[in-house]
Amino acid sequence: MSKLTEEQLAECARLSVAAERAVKSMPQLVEKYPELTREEGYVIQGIREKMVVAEGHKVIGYKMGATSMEKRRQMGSTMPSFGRLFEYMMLEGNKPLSMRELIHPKVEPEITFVLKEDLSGPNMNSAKVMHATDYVIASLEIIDSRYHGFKFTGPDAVADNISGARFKLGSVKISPLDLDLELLGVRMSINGEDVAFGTGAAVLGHPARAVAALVNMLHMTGEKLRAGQLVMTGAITASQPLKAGDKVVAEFASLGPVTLNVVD
Ligand code: OOG
Ligand code: MG
Repeated sequence: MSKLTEEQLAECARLSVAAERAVKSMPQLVEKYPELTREEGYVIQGIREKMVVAEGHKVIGYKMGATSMEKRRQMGSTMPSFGRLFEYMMLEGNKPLSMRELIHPKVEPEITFVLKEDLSGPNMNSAKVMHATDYVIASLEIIDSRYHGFKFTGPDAVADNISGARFKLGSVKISPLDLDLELLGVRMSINGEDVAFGTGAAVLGHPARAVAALVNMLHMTGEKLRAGQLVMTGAITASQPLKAGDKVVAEFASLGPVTLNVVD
């Protein structure tokens, strides 16, 4: 049940998009609407999606959030959430990350699934996800909360497309059926210094579960995943802040490295 009016929900969506475009942080929505619910957060995120699509952008998949213990601790969150991936978020080839385009970005390593079949709920499970997946690929997500100080409640984060900003994919594509994703390790370093370690099992016990959870959540609003879409399964480790000049390397077992250069 939404207590905010249509106009108030749309205004929240507009604020988040405007903050992203202006590269300027904003107050949390809960300061104005202390009773804001997670459900309203998703309604705002859906309106936000339509606004971004109206700008000429395209949804190319989804991102899960708070799927690992380290991320839940960092976000103060108790349950997973999802956001949308748009085409402009993808850093292709050697394109560096430009600090000027973002407010206060952080980086985190993730395993990304690319589907070869549509998937719909309500009874999705990881076995079905594995068989419907074309390949998994190493990735780095760059998150950039639009809220002051990267501080938010769950509903705020959901309304703000759970901080989605940029992402970069690796180059090795492997079927999840040919990997032990639970034990697939990752080491992330910044400027040659190791900053985080983890394995796929950090993500809900197995990253395919994050895709299944997404499909079941999407079912509640009549949505589904489509062949060709990407699903980022959520950070395996806590995120790390970035600054100009940084060189990030996430080295994944079997899936190889993803590197990111950060410029002014
Ligand atoms: C929210 C984004 C969460 C993840 O992988 O857990 C997320 C945030 O931490 O600002 O992308
Ligand atoms: Mg993430």
